[in-house]
Amino acid sequence: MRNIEFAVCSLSLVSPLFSTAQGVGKIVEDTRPNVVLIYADDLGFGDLECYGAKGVKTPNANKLAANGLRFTNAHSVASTSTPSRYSLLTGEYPWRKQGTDVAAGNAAMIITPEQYTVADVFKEAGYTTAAFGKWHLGLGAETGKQDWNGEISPALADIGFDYSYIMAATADRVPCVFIENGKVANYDPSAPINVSYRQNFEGEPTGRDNPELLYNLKHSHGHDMSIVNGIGRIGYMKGGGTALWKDENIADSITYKAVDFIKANGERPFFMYFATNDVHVPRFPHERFRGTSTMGLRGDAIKQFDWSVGEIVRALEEQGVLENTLIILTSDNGPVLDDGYADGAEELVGDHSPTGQLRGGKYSTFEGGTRVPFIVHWPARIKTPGVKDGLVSQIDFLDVMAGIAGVSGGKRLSPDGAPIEKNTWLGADDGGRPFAVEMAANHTLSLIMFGWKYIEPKGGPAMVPWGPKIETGYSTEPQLYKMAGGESDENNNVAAEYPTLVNGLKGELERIRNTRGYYIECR
Ligand code: NG6
Ligand code: CA
Repeated sequence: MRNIEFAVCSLSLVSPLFSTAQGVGKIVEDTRPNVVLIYADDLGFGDLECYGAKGVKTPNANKLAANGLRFTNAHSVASTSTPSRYSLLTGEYPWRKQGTDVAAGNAAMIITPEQYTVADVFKEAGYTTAAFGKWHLGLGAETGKQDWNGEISPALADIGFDYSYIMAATADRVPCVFIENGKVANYDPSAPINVSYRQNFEGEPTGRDNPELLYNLKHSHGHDMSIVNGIGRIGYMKGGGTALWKDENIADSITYKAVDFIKANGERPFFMYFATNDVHVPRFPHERFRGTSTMGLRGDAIKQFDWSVGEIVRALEEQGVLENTLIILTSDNGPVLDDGYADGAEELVGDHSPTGQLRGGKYSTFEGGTRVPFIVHWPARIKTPGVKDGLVSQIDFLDVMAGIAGVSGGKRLSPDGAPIEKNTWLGADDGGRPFAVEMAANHTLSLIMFGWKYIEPKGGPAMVPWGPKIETGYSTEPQLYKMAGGESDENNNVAAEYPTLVNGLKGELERIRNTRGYYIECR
């Protein structure tokens, strides 16, 4: 039996300030960097060359890692997109708010205008703010009631973004159009848009009934509703005409919009949320990336992602602002091979390990679900590049950014983030977060603390039940794994050997679950 001292660090419950943050109009130092968050989709811990990827070259990400900090123990808050993104943008754990699970393309906006977001942080600091690419956090006031042919409101301008060019949800969900500042981009008046997640529109083909029309990609599970660009989707839509995206051009569209934004704002401090569609399904990269990996379309999509990274860095360089731009490259959740399309991801993966040998993957409670690449690049500030194994969680993004933008005075501005984690993110402190909580697709929570990982007993199927061949990690029994030094051994459940420790961690998890702003000061 092993005892654990839970009082080694002092508990700090800083009361959150939410939107009452100080700093409007304050004179701020002119050394504040631009901030670019490159947020990949379903990019696994092992999917970049600098994290051990085989079969695909990622020179642009590698270069950021080589000249910055590459973290080996960084975590998204959840193992799926919507809850992860919700937490990253608001600093609130997703289980504190209903309706933060994987959102439909016609979901109402999940973050409400009253909430304080990381975009608000930057606006308050006088930055210009913009979002590009995958959104997946809902739009409009009411689910299913958006006016896709007019103004969608509320939209990103109401939660702090000056400019936005986004996809409402995911590339596999309708509507398959870009939305620019709350209106469908390149709107085609000859083809009014209708969207439903309940029923098809009269006379419209579906993947289920018209498989012969799936000329670009066939589905392997799900994704058999409306057909756009020869690919079946989730949900039904009608219309769109020339505004409909072509999947092979999505990376180009969002990257060039982002590059334009950098060019237009090079002189002013800006915050850019750049959320790629890569490497989410449907994986249908541009022709010029086809065959650039040994892994088929999924590897080629990683290559395309790396190209986007390179274009953004190049634009920053050309504007002469790379030196004082903070770039963070990370992912919303872990990897999946077959996520619903017959794209060869499983068959062609070879000896590449998308999770970098971690157990589980997207959706799961094991490390493969939430341990993600995390690269921090800021030449003006980070003078000693290196690899860091301190514990990092995306829950701290808002507060770390508030510290960097100079609006917080070191106070917590989000419900659950910890401003002190800025030291870890910028490499000044190797210790990392004292704990991290992660949420799986079925809301099982796990707690990483003191070199251990505790997975609460909740039950559920051992494998993701609807298609992806991924272990969920769900169990009716408590699980305890050793995580010392960032190494994880999730094959060896030692819960039975350490009942006291299990109880202690269970209690800690309950306290975190029930206490907003729970943090343990360890420095
Ligand atoms: C699942 C989809 C999957 C993906 C996921 C969300 C099916 C069968 N599967 O429901 O393809 O879209 O949702 O992924 O529909 S996430 O990265 O945006 O969370
Ligand atoms: Ca995702």
